[in-house]
Amino acid sequence: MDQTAAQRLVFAMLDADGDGIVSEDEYLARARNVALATGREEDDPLAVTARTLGRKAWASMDADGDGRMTFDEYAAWAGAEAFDTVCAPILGALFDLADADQDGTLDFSQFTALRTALNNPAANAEAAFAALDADGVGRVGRGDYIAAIRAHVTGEGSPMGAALYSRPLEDIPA
Ligand SMILES: [Ca+2]
Ligand SMILES: [Ca+2]
Ligand SMILES: [Ca+2]
Repeated sequence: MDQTAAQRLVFAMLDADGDGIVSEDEYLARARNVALATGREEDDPLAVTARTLGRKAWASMDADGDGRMTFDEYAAWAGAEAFDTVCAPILGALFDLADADQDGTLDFSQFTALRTALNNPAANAEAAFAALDADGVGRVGRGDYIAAIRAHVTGEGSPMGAALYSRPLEDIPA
């Protein structure tokens, strides 16, 4: 999968209502949805961290500041540097919300709760877990998880990313 195709799949996930634009509300709902799905209170410090990082990310992605992120804005922004400075901390903060015992790993149900709260179909989340948990211990690590998504969005290819973001081709706007 080339980088643009990979980015389109990520953008489609971010665009929860499928109107071709990611609104600020849509983007900020992600941290809220994960907090809800993982039973966190609004003032939980981990939830506050995820929201704060989400707001900063939004400000950097919506380059013209009109409150709407287009695919072109997203594609111009996305890349290794944006991933490392903006996406990785957010992915880590959202992972931490789901990591009830804070040991840096998620089990199958925690992982699928996290990813379905982030708008991935349950079957994709389950396949992504299997791809990450290659040795079958029943847990995925925070660092492995972030590295797999990085490989996907930078076009290096990632079995986990392909599983997580796959959707029928006819659903993807050209
Ligand atoms: Ca939208
Ligand atoms: Ca914009
Ligand atoms: Ca854990």
